[in-house]
Amino acid sequence: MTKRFHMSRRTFLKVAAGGAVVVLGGGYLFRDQFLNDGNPSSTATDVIRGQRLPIPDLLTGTEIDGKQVYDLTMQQGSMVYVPGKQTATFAYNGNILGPTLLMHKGDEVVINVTNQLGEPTTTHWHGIHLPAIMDGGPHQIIDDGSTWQAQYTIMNEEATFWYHPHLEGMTAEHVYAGLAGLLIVKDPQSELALPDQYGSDDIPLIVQDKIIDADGSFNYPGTNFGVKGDQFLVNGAVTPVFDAPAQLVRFRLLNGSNARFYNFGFSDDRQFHQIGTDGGLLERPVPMTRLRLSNGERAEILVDFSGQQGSQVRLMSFSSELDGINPVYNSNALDNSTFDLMTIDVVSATANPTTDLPASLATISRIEEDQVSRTRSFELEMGFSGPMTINGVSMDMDRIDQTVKVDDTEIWEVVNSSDMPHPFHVHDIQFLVLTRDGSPPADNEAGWKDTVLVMPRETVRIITRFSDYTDPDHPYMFHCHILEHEDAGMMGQFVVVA
Ligand SMILES: [Cu+2]
Repeated sequence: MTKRFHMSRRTFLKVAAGGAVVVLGGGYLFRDQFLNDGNPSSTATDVIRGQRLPIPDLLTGTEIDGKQVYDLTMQQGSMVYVPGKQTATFAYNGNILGPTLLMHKGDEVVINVTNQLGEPTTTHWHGIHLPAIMDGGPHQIIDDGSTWQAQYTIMNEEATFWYHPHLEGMTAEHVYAGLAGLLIVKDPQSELALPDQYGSDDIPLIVQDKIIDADGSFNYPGTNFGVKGDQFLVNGAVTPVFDAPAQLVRFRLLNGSNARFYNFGFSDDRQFHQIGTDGGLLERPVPMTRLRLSNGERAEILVDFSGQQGSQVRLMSFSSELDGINPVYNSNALDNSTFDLMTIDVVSATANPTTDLPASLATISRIEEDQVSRTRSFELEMGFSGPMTINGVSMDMDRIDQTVKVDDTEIWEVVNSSDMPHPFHVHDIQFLVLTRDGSPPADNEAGWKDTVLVMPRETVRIITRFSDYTDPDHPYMFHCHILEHEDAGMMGQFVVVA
């Protein structure tokens, strides 16, 4: 018998009802349960680690009437993380996460999403430019037992996107239960020589954290400040082992965690190169030894294992080095430490490895500020006992917060008025980061993005153009991608009109 993943909607007030009040210097009120260890620890002591890195199946679609057709089924599954125990999960097509959808720029795609979970949810295509009604946000509910058909043309650049549930108030729990998958867009016109053998030298890495109880279950404590686990899963396996060929390898990193940020690096502090951001390739590879990714962000990196056959290195998170990121609340011991995510054993190279790091990758058409027709401000706020808000209001499904004219270029100024960092995500579009507190972004953030981390008390200005699709009746979302913040109301809606 498989225990079903336990779903219950938790409210901020319910969580906040207990615990003693602690007053900190910032004038904020905190309950002691949120100070150092806002979340419980795993009670399982014998979690199975070190399995081979699972590679999600690649779905290339079936061509029907000139369209690429994909089938996804959201279903209850079962995994084994503790010997002899079944872990109840939610997943697309299998038992954990979902297949990687391979799509090509210019393709017309049809995705049939069937819900067999036993409860309603949605499936959102994170980062994809599409009509609002196909977005899979909170309004495109897929009832249990029904199938929703999403159809759109891939206009995005070559990059790594992802899909996940987006049901109002339930996104965090549904993703935590295992619902998430990658969507890779390739450009058939691209002549770049990058590692592209999926599962061999082109490796998806979906990084998540969970609390795993002794009975094997995923423990979802539901604090609204964000749920952080102490077991680290890559592609659904706890701190797995990957056999890397002794050559240039591309990793497609997704921070698929509900609330934890990662500061990726390797145990030998080796240099690697970031080549892609959320929505496209960078202009040129950016050398680095640390890569910070907040929730929902992706990065493509190249790591050179040439000549290293027989050696071992670990992919880690150097979280303790994240300056100003570790909040005074909802932090736990791991936020201030360094921990392993995956062991890499270097094995023999493949037959025809990619050998050279390209000098240049893409041309990014910068949007000039003199094209801007409007600047909007978004103030992110959260108090201890107050709601999570943007511009003073929490998410309301019946309220349109912003109306944008199609083909307009706009600057969105995101002001974080809280003491916790928030990854700000905008549906439908890709944007460029103009400034962080007045300074230009780091080289590795100077590409197309759909999610940007806004530090406590920081202002980030982004620029974008809203094109192609208008619909006065169906909104897109903008929100914090800490999933518990989103569910607690740090989200708003915009429509694009003619
Ligand atoms: Cu947030």
